[in-house]
Parts: sequence; C-alpha cells; structure tokens
Amino acid sequence: MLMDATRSKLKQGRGVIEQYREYLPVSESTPIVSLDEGDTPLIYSSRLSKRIGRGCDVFVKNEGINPTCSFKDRGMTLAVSKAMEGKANAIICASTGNTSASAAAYAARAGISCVVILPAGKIASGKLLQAFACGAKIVAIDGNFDDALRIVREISERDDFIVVNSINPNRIAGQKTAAFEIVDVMGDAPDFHLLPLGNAGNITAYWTGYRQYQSRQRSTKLPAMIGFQAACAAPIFHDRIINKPETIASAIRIGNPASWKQARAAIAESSGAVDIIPDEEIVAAQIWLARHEGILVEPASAAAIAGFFKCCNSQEAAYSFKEIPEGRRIVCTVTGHGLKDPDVIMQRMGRVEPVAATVNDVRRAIGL
Ligand code: AN7
Repeated sequence: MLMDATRSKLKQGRGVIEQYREYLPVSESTPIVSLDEGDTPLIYSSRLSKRIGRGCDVFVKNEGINPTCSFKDRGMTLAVSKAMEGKANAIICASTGNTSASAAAYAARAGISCVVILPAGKIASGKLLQAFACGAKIVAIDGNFDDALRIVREISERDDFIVVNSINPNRIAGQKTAAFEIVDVMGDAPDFHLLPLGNAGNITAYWTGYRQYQSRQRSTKLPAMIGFQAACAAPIFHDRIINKPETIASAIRIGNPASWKQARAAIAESSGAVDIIPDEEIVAAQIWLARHEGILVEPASAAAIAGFFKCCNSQEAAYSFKEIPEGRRIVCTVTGHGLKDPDVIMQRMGRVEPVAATVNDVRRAIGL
C-alpha cells in the first residue's frame, strides 16, 4: 500500500495527495491509497465565452475525468488513506450515488470493506453498477439521502466504521485540490466559480482551497462562489429543510445538506450567490454541452452550465452577468460523467431502427 518505488519514479499522474502533500494532513508514514485521481481537464469554451461576451473567458473543469468519473475521488483518496493510517477495517457512507461509487473503489484498492446506504430506486444505474462491481455491501432504504446520512451517523457511533461522507474533514481537505489545480493552470484564481450544490461539501472545499492558496501567495484574488440547486431540491436557496426533495438530477436530490452553514459562509464571504434551476433547464444544458462542446456530463453537473446561462440571460437570476466588467474569467465545474446516468438521455433518444446492409439503404437513412 505504501508508495511503490517504481510508480514514484514514473513521475506521472501521481494523484492529489502526492501532488499537494504540503497542503494536506498526511505524513511520511501515511499509507497512500490512490487511483491517480485529479489533474482533470480545464477546457476553454469559446461558445460559452461568446454567450457572456465582453471579452470574458469561460472554462469547464471536467471532474468526470477522474478514476470513478466524479470529483468525489479527490476526497476519497485522503479519507481512505487516513482510515488506513488509523488501522480501520471498514468504511461506510450514505450516498446519492457518486460517493458510494468512489468509496467502493478506494476501499477495494485498500483491501478493506465498504458499506453504502442508498435511497432505493433513486441511484443512477452506472453508479450502482460501480458500487456493486467494486464489492461494496449495498443497503437500499425506503427513504431519501438525508435519512441515509442520519442512519450512517448513528451506526458509526455504535459500530466500527469510518464515515467517508463529507462530514469527514478529510473528504473536504482532499477536494480542495481542485481549486489548487485551477489556480496552477490559470496562473491566478478565476473571478467567478460556478458549481452544483447538493450536500454542499464541494463548495466548502473549493472555498477552503482558494483561500488557502491566496494566503500562501499562490493567487492574488478570490472568486465569487455561485452555487446552483435543482428547483425542487433547494434547501439553501429557500433557507429551510426540504422534506421531500425531487429532481431528475438524482445526485443533488438532497433536502438537508450537511455543509449548509459552510456553504452559506462561502457564498457570503465571496460575495457570491445561490440560485435554482428547473429540471427542464438542467437537461437542456446537459444536451447543449454534449452537442456543442462534446462534453457529456451527468444532470447534476449540467446545473452549473444551466446556471451560467441563467446568469447571462435572466432578469430573475440571483447573480447577473449583464454588467460584468470586461475580461473576467469564469470557471464552471462539471462534477460527474454523463455515462453514469444513461437513462435520462436514453429516454429522450428513442430506438435506432436497423436498415438493410446496403449502401443505398444507409444513404437513405443518412438523408442523402
Ligand atoms: C455529480 O454522492 O452527495 O454539494 O452522495 O454526485 O459536494 O454534495 C453527490 C453530490 C454535485 C453535489 N454533482 O456536491 C453523493 C453526493 C454530482 C454529485 C454533487 C454531487 P456536494
């Protein structure tokens, strides 16, 4: 489990702990459990930049390009490494899908067991498949994510499990490396950072990362943090617990976020905002990003792109880009890969009927 000598000699994609060791709570004796997460693409989008105009540049931080295809791997490498340092035998989490996929993979890598508590019937098929394939013990409950997290907290008080939800500070510490990467690539922090909000761990992590880098003179400024919730799962926007959250973006179907206070603080301290996006706009943005930039993300991630459009277009937006000064830089984080949740798009696609295997039939099918 310790860094193997051959691997470190290769000097390639060493994972976020090796990359940012000095900013993380690890020592020489911490066993590093990594799948070479992080170092994800920061893609310039000329089309999104054109939408906002005024010489602004828009980038998409594609966190779907991680080992289990979501941003959760950044925090999971640290949470599982610290669990191993503490000689843990088992980890547990509640999840809307991605945390369970990531926990299962890193537990397999570490050789320890993993239990995931999931809301029955509300997990995207790719994520469930990941947790199953990696050997997690899966428990589905008749309840939502908030119920699952309550149960996980209680079980961890009684039994010998390390919780790897973002209430574990190592998860947040690992996830802040995404902010470091953005600054390292751009040369400074962006002016605005847009992302989806669920349990609100990620906004907390980015804000921690940006502030830490600024205090170490790695950047000169801090971005305004702008978070987006699904319209019918928007506790932070409405400032009240939502008992029955609903959205097609199942990853952010959360009514009582664990990092609620920290998210509020990040938004207030950064002069940012929180806004809501209806499901139709989430799906429209998902399809727009795939068709115009070739980036296929899951619905929850598309909330950040739909949110960007809202900031550009709508009078009702919580934050308007209409009067934005020239030359500002905007980063939108897309948090998970579209292949995790094929059903949403498959339902809209319909069947592709086969034609005869002749040039004429195929030309006709193409419309020539
Ligand atoms: C793709 O997996 O909460 O605001 O249990 O999977 O840090 O919670 C997932 C959340 C955004 C929200 N995008 O991030 C879980 C879980 C995707 C996600 C979020 C999630 P947070």
